[in-house]
Amino acid sequence: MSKIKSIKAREILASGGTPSVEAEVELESGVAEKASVSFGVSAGKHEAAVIFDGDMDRYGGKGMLKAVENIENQIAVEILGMEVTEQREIDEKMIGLDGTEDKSRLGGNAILAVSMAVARAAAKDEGVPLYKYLGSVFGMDPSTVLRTSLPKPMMVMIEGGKHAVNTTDIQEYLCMPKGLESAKAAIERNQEIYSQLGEVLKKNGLSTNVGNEGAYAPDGIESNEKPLKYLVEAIETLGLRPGEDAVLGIDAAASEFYQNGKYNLDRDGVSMDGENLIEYWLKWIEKYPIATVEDLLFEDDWENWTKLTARLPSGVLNIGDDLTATNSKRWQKAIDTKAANSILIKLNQAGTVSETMDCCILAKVHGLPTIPSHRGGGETDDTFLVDLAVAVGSKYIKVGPTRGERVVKYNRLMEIEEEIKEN
Ligand code: 2PG
Ligand code: MG
Repeated sequence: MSKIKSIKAREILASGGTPSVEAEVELESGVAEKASVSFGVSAGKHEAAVIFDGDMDRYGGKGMLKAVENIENQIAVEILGMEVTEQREIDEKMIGLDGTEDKSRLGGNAILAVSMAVARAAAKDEGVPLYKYLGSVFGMDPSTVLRTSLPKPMMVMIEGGKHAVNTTDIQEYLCMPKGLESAKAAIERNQEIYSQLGEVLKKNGLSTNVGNEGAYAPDGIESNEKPLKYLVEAIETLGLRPGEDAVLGIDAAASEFYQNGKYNLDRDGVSMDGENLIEYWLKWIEKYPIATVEDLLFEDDWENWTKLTARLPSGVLNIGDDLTATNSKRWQKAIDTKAANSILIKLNQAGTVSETMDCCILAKVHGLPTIPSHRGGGETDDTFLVDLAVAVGSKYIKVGPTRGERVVKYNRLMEIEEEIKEN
């Protein structure tokens, strides 16, 4: 047990080359830990607010000095002297101090940076890894934390939408290895598929340049469906069986191509309503080994989400991201209405560690999978989401295949696997 002695914050660079915020919490015991927050490009409208400076003389208005100031001048004053292990009390204090529904006064980015740094400092002070600490402080069953089957990689292989120009309307085409116990082996298989996919793209005259998340972003690709064909070809070329050794996923980020009741898929030259879009997706699901779908519909199109879940073959995960926004109320509604049967978890959508954990616990109570995820544009080298995924026994973690801020997450997962095996 140790009290919080000081809190510092600084503006750092995130993966898109614009700032994010980092907080550092120091305890009376001398322990000091840092955490940084990420933010998205295709952010949903129900997420906690990210506060940018808006000062057009710096980073085109995207500076984060206000968030830094809010941490040092407002948040710190309130929580100095609190016991670092009182995670929920600290988070609630910050929520109360902010006083808004979406954390727009102090900034979800400011609040979350402190919340994460507090958890990390507490774990260090207690002498336990973060994944164990998170599990115990939120009352998770310890066997979950120590389970040998760790979350598996849900790897972005091709990206488009808002993450890369002149590619597909669909934001992400993903791949998940199947039938492997070890996370390390699963990561290895996925990376082999990713490399092979590069060969397939080259053979088809497409570029292997990468987008925001380090996945291929082939310029001028012919249709929204093509990436699925290329992925199947890459899997088969490696002598693997699509559907048995590796399965596919799609994150359409459909709110980005939705306007006035219509979904506009420019790459295919079609525009349709929600019901027809469901039929469009179902054809793909019939044809390809798709095991997970995410944000196939607009974030407030609740009725069609429920219809989609009912039409999906059993076992296919209908993952809420912009729909659920790591918000317990929206997640509860999605569970009640069967709009989604699994949830993408993003710490910065929630804005505190406690609220993020609440969504994971709610999922657990209902026996539904969680998938902690990176962010598209403003990702940092922070690996908190991986420890969180291990703590709550997530099914997958969603991260891109290359770029330092992405692979650092896979490296952390492999490190945890090694640590758990040794103990
Ligand atoms: C998503 C994410 C991450 P962004 O939609 O799942 O891949 O994208 O962070 O841009 O919202
Ligand atoms: Mg998404």
